[in-house]
Amino acid sequence: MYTLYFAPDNASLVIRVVLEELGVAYETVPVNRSVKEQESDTYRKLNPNGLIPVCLIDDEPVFETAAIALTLAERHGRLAPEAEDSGRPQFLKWLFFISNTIHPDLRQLFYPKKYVGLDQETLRSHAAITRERLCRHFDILEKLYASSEGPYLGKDTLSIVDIYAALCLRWPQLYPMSDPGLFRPQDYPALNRLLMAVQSRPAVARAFQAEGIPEPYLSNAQPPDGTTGSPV
Ligand SMILES: N[C@@H](CCC(=O)N[C@@H](CS)C(=O)NCC(=O)O)C(=O)O
Repeated sequence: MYTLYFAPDNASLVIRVVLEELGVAYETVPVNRSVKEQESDTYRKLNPNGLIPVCLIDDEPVFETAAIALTLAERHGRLAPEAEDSGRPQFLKWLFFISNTIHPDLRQLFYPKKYVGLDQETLRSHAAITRERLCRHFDILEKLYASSEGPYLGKDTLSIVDIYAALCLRWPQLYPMSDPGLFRPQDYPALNRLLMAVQSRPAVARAFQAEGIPEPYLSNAQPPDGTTGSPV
């Protein structure tokens, strides 16, 4: 049994999409970010980092988006090439790149004060450097997906890399809400092809609808409607 601790449009959405794609039963527990519930003692017992998501997998609280997604994919034998598959090294390389480079840099964009404090001048230069670095990551992903024959990294076969990448390309269209979107899908043809393919999947639609996010989910990202909680 799986229990996903989530907040709408947070990294937990990656896991919700994975669960929907796998077609497995799961429960959800909302984490109320408006009162910083993720920092509570109770939540930190699940994830000492105080970050969303956590997924209970047979009662074990698993955190880190990539770790949860990979565990689920492997348990159900889908959304990841098997260990001996020739595509496995490529899959792992890009999964780790998203998890330990792109996603942390998105956090720098969304939560700068956590990293550099409150000084306005420092925040301005940090934002400029972070945005430039993220654009380099987008270019790398664009080249990667342009080299694939299909919309996905594995051509016509969806994997957790595609799901995680697609969400990491959704959030910088919208957040931080005070700034113009950093990622514009129309500037990246291969990534736009990925986003169109992912958002057209019924399982993906179910996951986004459950979090009150209107269409188009990825190619022209819209914020959640606010009825199910707070965004990033
Ligand atoms: N490395 C973590 C990052 C997760 C993360 O950044 N979660 C955000 C929501 S999208 C969060 O919990 N933010 C609250 C905070 O930073 O206090 C993972 O992959 O799970």
